[in-house]
Amino acid sequence: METDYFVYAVTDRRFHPELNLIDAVEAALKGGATIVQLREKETSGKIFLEAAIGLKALTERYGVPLIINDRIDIAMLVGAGLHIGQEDIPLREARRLLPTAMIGVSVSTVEQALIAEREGANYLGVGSLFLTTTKRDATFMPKETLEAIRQAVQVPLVGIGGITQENIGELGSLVDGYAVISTLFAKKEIERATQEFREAAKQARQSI
Ligand code: TZP
Ligand code: MG
Repeated sequence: METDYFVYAVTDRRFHPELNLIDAVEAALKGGATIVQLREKETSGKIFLEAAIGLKALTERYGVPLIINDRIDIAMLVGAGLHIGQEDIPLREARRLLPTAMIGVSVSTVEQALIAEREGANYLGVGSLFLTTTKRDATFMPKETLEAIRQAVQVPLVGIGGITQENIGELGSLVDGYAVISTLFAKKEIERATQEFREAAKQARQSI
């Protein structure tokens, strides 16, 4: 079945200290998230794995794919997909260990996009498309680069970085999915925030 990257929810527990991760993600799923990425930058392997096991069971109940950021060992242990950046384990090696899993790769140039496509990435992460404070070292991707990548590859593109219901319309048909952290998880009512974002994404598509 074709993967639906439309509302790509990326986790960040820092935004909801009073709510546990599973409940936060379940709220996003109820609101209509179509894919979930577990992104843990500050936790130990043990806690990362526990979270991955919990989210795998949850996302399966909702029939939504789970992607693990950075950690191929954890993706393998729970039977999830993997998202890697240019500094992580290379796609070619990741593919040897995960021959059939979904693997996404962050790219910032046309050349990186062409290589990732050739080596069998299922989707490419592109960004940061707007200003974001969620990832401190995020580099901005100019619209011209996004357009050039769109022209160069056929593989689905998932935009990330500062995407909100206010600016999503600016992306037109340049991406196939919208990866968001704070637009969902920094909100008090995550379920409602996800519904609203999904609605804005739909409208953005219809007005192309
Ligand atoms: N990669 C590029 S920007 C970013 C990541 C993980 C952070 C996106 O977070 P937000 O809150 O949706 O801007
Ligand atoms: Mg990474």
